[in-house]
Amino acid sequence: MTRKPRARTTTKGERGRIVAGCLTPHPPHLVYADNPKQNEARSEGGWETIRWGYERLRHSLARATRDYDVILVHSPHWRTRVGHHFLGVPHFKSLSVDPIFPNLFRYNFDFDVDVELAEDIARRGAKKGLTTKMMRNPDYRIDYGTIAACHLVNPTWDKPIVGISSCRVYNDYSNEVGQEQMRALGAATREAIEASGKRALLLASNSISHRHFTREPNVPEDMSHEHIYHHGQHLWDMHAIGLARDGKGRQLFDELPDLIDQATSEADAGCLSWLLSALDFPNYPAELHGYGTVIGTGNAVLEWDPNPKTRQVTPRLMT
Ligand code: 2X7
Ligand code: FE2
Repeated sequence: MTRKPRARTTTKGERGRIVAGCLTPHPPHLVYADNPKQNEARSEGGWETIRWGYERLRHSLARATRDYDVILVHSPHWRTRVGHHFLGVPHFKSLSVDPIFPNLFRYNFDFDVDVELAEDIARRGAKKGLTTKMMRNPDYRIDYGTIAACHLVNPTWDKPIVGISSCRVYNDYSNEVGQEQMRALGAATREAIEASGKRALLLASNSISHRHFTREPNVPEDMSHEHIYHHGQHLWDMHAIGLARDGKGRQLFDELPDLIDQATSEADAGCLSWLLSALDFPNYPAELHGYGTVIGTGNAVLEWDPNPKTRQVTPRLMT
């Protein structure tokens, strides 16, 4: 694959910053529906409301003032039992097949990793009491949560990434222990970005409500089958989106343990908590770019821009 030259490398002396933090769900169906050249499966489209959301997010990030050097992604489908792991090899190239949906997602990936930044986050996380580890296996099969989120935001892969695993601490200990660890990991991430001098784009790769169908239609992209599974799941999705749009980042973080339990949410992977912590619990509104269900799960594309000069947010007029 031909790549554009890197935007720029570390600028010594300049403080790094987060250009945007985004909730970027990764159902493999969204990549399948886009028919990119990297994916072997072909589709007739589908899930347009979410894919239009990604189109709007890409458009927002394409503004000249929003250029970034590196993408950091936290994924639910790279699960680690002991500690928080980081991709630690400069380049990965292989095929990733979704274990549940091999009919939809067989993706040829080929991308660079910002190992230096990953190592610094791991170091700072360890100093805050977290177990952290660099993943040095060059043949590692990158998970579809990492790939789908990065692809949908930046399909050319012309920027290096920092890939962060999902430590199963919410499941092995409790939601509260999970939240504490993600608070620490988010702070370590922010501090490392600032020290690096780089402009960073952060992606939290999880769905919100996550109760899903157990039978696939004959045509997976047949949208006559697609809807929320249960009214309570919809109410939680709308509540979480409302808090984000109202600039209530701390309340959203604090309510995630309830959301996880009551909406069987994939937020138990810690992605959204990590993001909110790295953004220092935004008290400014997020832009909602799109929302929709995939096999019944609730998926919102949200963007927080910490810079008031570049922030563009649609006013919330509906309750
Ligand atoms: O991993 C997923 C997901 N989070 C939501 C919907 C469909 C498939 O896979
Ligand atoms: Fe998932």
